[in-house]
Amino acid sequence: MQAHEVEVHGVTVSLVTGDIVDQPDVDAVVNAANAALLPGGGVAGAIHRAAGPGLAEECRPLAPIAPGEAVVTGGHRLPNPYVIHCLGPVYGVDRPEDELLAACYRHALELADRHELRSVAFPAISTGVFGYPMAAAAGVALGVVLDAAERLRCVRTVRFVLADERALRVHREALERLLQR
Ligand code: AR6
Repeated sequence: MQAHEVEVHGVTVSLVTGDIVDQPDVDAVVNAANAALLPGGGVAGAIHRAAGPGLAEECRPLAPIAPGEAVVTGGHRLPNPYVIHCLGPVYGVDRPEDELLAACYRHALELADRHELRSVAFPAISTGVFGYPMAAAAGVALGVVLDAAERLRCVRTVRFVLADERALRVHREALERLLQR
């Protein structure tokens, strides 16, 4: 496994390759959800499979959510106490994509902080089935985290869990660009 890490305003931002359902040391994992908050493919499928049917049951009264929104549930059979469900924009459909994607990350971090969580792991929201080009999405996602770091009271670790080496490289390059600003 390769990792990359920076600290900004006391918040450690790390990039790792791995599986979002295998992050036992974080308080919340973020789900790249669908509007109905149902099990689907990709991240949502993996999270619901690992959490068990109780997660979908808890989600039912919270659905539907709109692009850019985030809601929190328990983690059920996941090793994490919480799941934060975000609906990313479908690229080319939900516009403006960058603002909606930024809202996902901002809202997820606000929810985590409000629940006094210390650590959150994100997948690369919208970059799979929803078709958002990864480099652009990585710039938006990491930009929000770097901007929000100063305002976070409780969250001290933000981890991006990326599916493969290519995704890790793209995020590392985006992070380096943002840090050079
Ligand atoms: N761990 C980490 N990253 C993953 C994992 C995993 N287990 N599985 C996939 N990825 P996606 P979206 C990567 O499609 O684009 C679902 O069907 C993947 O390579 O999960 O927001 C929902 O029900 C990609 O880079 O989320 C929605 O309908 C990224 O995670 C829709 O897909 C996001 O891929 C949401 O689409």
